[in-house]
Amino acid sequence: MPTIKTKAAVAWKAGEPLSIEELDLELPKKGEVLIRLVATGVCHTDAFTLSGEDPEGIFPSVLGHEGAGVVEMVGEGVTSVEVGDHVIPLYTPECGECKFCTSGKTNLCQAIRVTQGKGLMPDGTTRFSKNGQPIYHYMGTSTFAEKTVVPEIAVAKIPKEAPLEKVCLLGCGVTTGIGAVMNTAKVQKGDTVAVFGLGGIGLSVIIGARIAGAKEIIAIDINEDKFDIAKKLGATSCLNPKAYDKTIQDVVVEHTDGGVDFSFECIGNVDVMRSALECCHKGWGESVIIGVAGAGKEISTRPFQLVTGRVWRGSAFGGVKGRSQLPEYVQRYMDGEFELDTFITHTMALEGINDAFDLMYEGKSIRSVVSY
Ligand code: NAD
Ligand code: AHE
Ligand code: ZN
Ligand code: ZN
Repeated sequence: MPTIKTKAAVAWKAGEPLSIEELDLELPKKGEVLIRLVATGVCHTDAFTLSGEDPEGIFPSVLGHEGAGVVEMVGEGVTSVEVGDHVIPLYTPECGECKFCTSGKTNLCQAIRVTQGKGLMPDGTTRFSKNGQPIYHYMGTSTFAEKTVVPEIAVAKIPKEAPLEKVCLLGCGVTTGIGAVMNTAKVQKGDTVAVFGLGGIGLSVIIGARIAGAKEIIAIDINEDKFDIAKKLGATSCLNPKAYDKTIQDVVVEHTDGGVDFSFECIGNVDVMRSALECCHKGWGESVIIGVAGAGKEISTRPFQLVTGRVWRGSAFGGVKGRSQLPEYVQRYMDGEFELDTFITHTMALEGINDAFDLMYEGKSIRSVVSY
């Protein structure tokens, strides 16, 4: 099979820095697309998998799932995109035919979920290798590489006018946050909202809540450096749980005359997930889990919390169907409905990608964007 070379950041082992390597990349097979990436964001989920906490973490692999680029070659039978198209790779594909896609109830297409979770292309092999050793894919996207191969059903075609070095953030973080508000919670004008965790996801929830017309948006984080940007994006108040001698759910319940209509957990901390549920209003409050928690972690609360009308939900990629709905998000960005510049606190070349992880761990970045 013909191969090309690509530079990539390889995760050889859990907990180790990424290593910049020249890899062999097999050209796209039937139903596959070769993408030249222009930019990729670094999401906390990349750090989660690199940490070794992800039950589906596979090494060695090329991480990255928040990218944007240009189609460079298509495999046999590919009809929906062509060379030169601008695209965002999708970790939640959309085949349009599986039980999930046709249910009208979820964005979680399962057509290739099994192989994707094993770091493989749908035919059960990898396209990346180094000296004959297979290097695994990640979330079906592997955007920490100059070039990647993805299934056709995992590609969203977007307008050529969209700046790829910014709309890459719509490949995960910003779409996830806005979508969780619009599609999962369905926040309405006048609702009250609490957002736990003010990274790329939580700040995007704030944008979504503002667009939805929420009357109160309470932003919560233990890092007060995040408060200025949260307010700029629409938070009406900011709380640091460490500043109180009672639980944060008690603080929010008192502050909102009984609790919020909707809360969002954007951290991946199961204790905070409990707080987020319990700060919801009795009778109707709904809490949406977005954060991803490590192997073995479980959520708990008194069942009475649910008996008395609170609802616990979850949201993946904001409930957005990538191929049919992501282009609308790109268009809404281009129409000025929300901005992305505030999110991009740092930019770097692929060689600097380990700095992006350090900045995240230190709480200094919202999003680092790698440009190729
Ligand atoms: P991030 O690291 O940029 O932000 C996390 C924020 O949480 C930080 O501001 C941090 O200070 C804050 N925080 C940490 N512990 C806290 C605590 N105990 N109380 C209050 N605040 C606390 O992360 P991100 O990229 O915004 O991702 C957030 C989470 O969402 C991660 O778990 C990520 O894996 C997950 N995620 C899920 C989806 C999905 O589709 N469900 C998509 C993207 C990301
Ligand atoms: N592999 C993990 C779960 C990771 C997870 O929940 N991923 C989210 C997207 S996070 C993007 O930053 C997701 O879409 N999940 C749905 C899916 O099918 O993976 C584990 O716990 O095994
Ligand atoms: Zn992500
Ligand atoms: Zn499907």
